[in-house]
Amino acid sequence: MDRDTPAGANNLDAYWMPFSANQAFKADPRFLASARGMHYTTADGRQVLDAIAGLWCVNAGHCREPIVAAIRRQAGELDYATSFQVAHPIAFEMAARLAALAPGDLNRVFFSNSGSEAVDTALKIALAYHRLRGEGSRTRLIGRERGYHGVGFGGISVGGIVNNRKMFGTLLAGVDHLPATHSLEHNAFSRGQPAWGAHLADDLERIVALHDASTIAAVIVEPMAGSAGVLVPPKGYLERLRAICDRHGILLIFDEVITGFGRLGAAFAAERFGVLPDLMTTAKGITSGTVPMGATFVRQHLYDTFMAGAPTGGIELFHGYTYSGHPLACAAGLATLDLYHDEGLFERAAMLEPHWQDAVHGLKGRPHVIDIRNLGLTAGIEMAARPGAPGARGAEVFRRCFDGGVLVRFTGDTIALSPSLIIEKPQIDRIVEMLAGAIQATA
Ligand code: PXG
Repeated sequence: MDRDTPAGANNLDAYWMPFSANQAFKADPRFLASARGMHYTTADGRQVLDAIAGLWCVNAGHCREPIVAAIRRQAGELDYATSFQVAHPIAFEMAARLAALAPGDLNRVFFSNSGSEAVDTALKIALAYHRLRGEGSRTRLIGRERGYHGVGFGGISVGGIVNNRKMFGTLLAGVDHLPATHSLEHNAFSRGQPAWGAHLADDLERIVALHDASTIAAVIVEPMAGSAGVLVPPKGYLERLRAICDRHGILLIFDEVITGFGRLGAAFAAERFGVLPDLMTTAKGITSGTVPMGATFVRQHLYDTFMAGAPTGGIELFHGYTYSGHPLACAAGLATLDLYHDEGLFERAAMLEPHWQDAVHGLKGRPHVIDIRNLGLTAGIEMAARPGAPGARGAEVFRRCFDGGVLVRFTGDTIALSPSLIIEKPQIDRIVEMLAGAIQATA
């Protein structure tokens, strides 16, 4: 047994780890044992600065006392109750709080347990909405290349990450993809939103011309693509998508699983960009990562259409999860929203953005760095692939940083950063210093 292996993990065989190189991990495991604030403690007692907020989710920082207390309290009071035909008050409280936080009239909220489920929920609502309005021919869904919408069949169908799709057959029928917005040629080293690329939204007109608007239900995009390596929308791009959707009666879905809850210095990306989608999917930061929860926000007229469309006394939407609106998730969510508000964390992210931007762009000129992108408290640092070994540089930089005490994320040869919104400036500087050294040392 490895000297770092903690009690309880002396047999690594049974656990099939998600999105991981299982064999490599099990040959050389890395264990995180506890966490507080901006740091993890490893099983062998080392402090690791968390530069990715868990996995883009622990926006309020780790093990925050008010959230921990709320979960404890709720677990002792009402552990579980179904939300099918009965209900518990805290789910209504959580939904009302979310509705008040959301932009425009995105004021109806459907709960699930993850981003993947929030996405499936949104796609299903979009399809059913058109059908209820007598436009049942609108069945086509439009995603985007390099988009990530979780791992359900709906999400991988509209998603555009090849490795997440190619093993799993034909997926949903009737899906088209817009082109990705990232361009090294035009936009490398842009600070914030790049200037070039709004016209890429016009590809939606091509798809409409090909299939006719009467066959298209919805377009789903991440306002800022996270998983693919922080791909920031070009100036004017989202506005143009919105206009084209309006012109053709197509619903626009923003997948805000990463961008929601302060990541971009506003409650939601929709607010930051001033573009209102028809549906919005969220998860992750909704409970600061503490208890699984997803939420799909819909504009009121969509909800009203469902209410008007059902027979009196009948179920309006045949969809839901055993754990929709789980009491523990709602308790965690309410405490999280309080913390975001009381500590002004969304404003804090906005306030830190200039320092963050300057710091990460300081990596320009390091060996193999071919692009640096940033928005809010996110950054993508892209390195050229090593010839014949794509992803190797990313993996090596990740490993060097981890061994040096900083947890980053890599996707291919891009390093992604997304720290908790409580981060301090010296911690930002430490992350960048660690990366500089790791990139320098990785030939
Ligand atoms: N939509 C978006 C935009 C996401 O980023 C999901 C949906 C799915 O959420 P769940 O809760 O089902 O995982 C996500 C998830 C990464 C990484 O390394 C990102 C995610 C998940 C795993 C890894 O960037 N985002």
